[in-house]
Amino acid sequence: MDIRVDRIVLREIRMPLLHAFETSFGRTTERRIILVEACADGLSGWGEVTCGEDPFYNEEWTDSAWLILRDYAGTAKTAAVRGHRMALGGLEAAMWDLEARRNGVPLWKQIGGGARQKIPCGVSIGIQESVDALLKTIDGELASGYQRIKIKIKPGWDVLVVNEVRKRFPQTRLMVDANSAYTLADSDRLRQLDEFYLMMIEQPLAHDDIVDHADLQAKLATPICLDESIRTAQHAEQAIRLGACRIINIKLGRVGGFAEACRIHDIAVKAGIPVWCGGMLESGIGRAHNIALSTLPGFVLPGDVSASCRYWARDIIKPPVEVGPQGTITVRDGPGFGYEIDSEFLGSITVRQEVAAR
Ligand code: OSB
Ligand code: MG
Repeated sequence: MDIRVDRIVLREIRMPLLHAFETSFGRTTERRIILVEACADGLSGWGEVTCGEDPFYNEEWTDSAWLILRDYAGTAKTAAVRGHRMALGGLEAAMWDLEARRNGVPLWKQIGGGARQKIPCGVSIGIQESVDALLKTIDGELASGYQRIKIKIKPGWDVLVVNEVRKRFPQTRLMVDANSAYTLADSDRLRQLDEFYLMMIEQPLAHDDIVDHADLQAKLATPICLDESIRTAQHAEQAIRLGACRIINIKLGRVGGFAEACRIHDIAVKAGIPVWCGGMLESGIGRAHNIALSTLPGFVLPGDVSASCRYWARDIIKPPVEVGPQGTITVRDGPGFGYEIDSEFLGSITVRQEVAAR
């Protein structure tokens, strides 16, 4: 997005998670989140960088993103940067928010969304200490109204665990996410998951693979959903053409912002591939952007966009993101991302602040 800004302010905030979140690649207890404020004409647009604290989900992490934004964002060199989509995506999202505020419209309208006023929500549940703990957690999430349950799996925490969950919750919309913990040599093991009629298996194979996923999909009845592997619209087109997935998880940061997210959405819709909005343990700002994205027509499956209170004792937006008893988030109509920033609280958890180079 090519619009003029006067100033780009970077902030790093620290937010302890209410509960540790464990995936096949690691465990997170505290988030280090970069926020991007794009200023022009007395208005501010806000974005959130969605990378992790370590380069384990993909190659980016908080410190790499800070340097990319500080030294390259908003300069003549930005377009020449390869990769670092989460860093640049934080700025891109801030630009869209700024543009929406300039036009006095909600962000969802600015990006061409608005297909629904209530976003269907699911939850992503990390690897737990025991199957019992997992079953209890699922009970609680279903009682809160969430429409589907995603559980993280890895070798040693997969078929037996899913079997127990299925026995206890035969009717629940259920899926698993491996975060690239398997290889094609595990095909037989992954095929055992077919008997549990899962909605999908998310990213079983390598984070940068498409071709092996196509081989695996041919062997599985369960749809494969790609997350890590889809960074560009070209990847989406190639994955669909090869039959590497039947569903796509779109994450704003992973693909570098709203423009690329919309392109991937359009390609998927045209091919009859359902999409849903993934999450990266975002603060309220990233959450609000995900809500806007989820109003595009192709986001027909419940996403990983859930209530602030699942993650934070206190969120940086007012009001916090809330999920109703039917497992939906009601889209807001204010300008931009639609929530207020709690500046006082934000200030109190900011550990560094810097104006990006121009
Ligand atoms: O693969 O979807 C993922 C969190 C961190 C990194 C990767 C993933 C996740 C989640 C959490 O599943 C989704 C959420 O924010 O609730
Ligand atoms: Mg995932």
